[in-house]
Amino acid sequence: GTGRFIVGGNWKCNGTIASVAELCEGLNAGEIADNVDIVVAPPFLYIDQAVEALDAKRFKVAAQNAWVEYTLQDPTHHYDSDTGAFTGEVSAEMLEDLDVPWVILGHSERRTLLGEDNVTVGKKVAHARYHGLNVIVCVGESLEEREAGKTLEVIFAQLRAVAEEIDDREHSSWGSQVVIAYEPIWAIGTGKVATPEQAQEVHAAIRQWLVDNVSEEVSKATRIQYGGSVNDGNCEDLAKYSDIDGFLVGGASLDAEKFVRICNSSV
Ligand code: G2H
Repeated sequence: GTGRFIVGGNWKCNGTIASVAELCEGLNAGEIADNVDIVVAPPFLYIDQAVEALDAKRFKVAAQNAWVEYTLQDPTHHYDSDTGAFTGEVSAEMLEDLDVPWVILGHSERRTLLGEDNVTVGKKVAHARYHGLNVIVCVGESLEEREAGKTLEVIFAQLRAVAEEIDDREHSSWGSQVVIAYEPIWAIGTGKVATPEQAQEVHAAIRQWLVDNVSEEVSKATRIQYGGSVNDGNCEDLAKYSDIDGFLVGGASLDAEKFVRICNSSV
């Protein structure tokens, strides 16, 4: 792997005041190696509670999404500020204002359920970087795409959209502040984890894509997480592979003990 191991806990749309308090308490009580970066992503409404409750030295927080403004009439136009008349949305500058250091973008649930396409995700990443946020950007293929032999084609198109928007945007950069989460859609919440070999193969291809399309330097600095039914039983086998630099964990991140074990899986 490259750089520090990084584990994300994607709480998705789960939680109550009581369960967030309990989970944060459990995380604080966990013994976690110093050389692991940990990022937990509560639903927006619970971010503040989690920030207050968590040991800030060990746990950083992420939002699960951020709004970006662009119009299909003028897709090249960039807006410095995305605040305004966008009912129900939360903007990157609000996250910046509240010192939320990370944001997860392009999760497959948002791509498939909410219709976020590659361009939208690319714009979101570029805009979040413009506001200084660290980004976990998710890529991954469906079962149908995998079976049709299109896995890498799909992932490269998702990455290209990010690279193009970052290039296109002033004061935006790739760098080590962008983490890529490879999440095969067929492995998400299904209990069907990709084999370590399947994951490593795609991670190595992503790493090479970065060399060919961004730079050798960025390729080396970029951490690539695996996500999709990671749990405390399969994490160690996956963590052994050289291009697996961390995990993005959904279901198992709601259980503090399991999540702590996953955080320690590389040591
Ligand atoms: C994939 C993952 C977290 P789970 O969505 O992003 O969820 O671990 O529940 O498959």
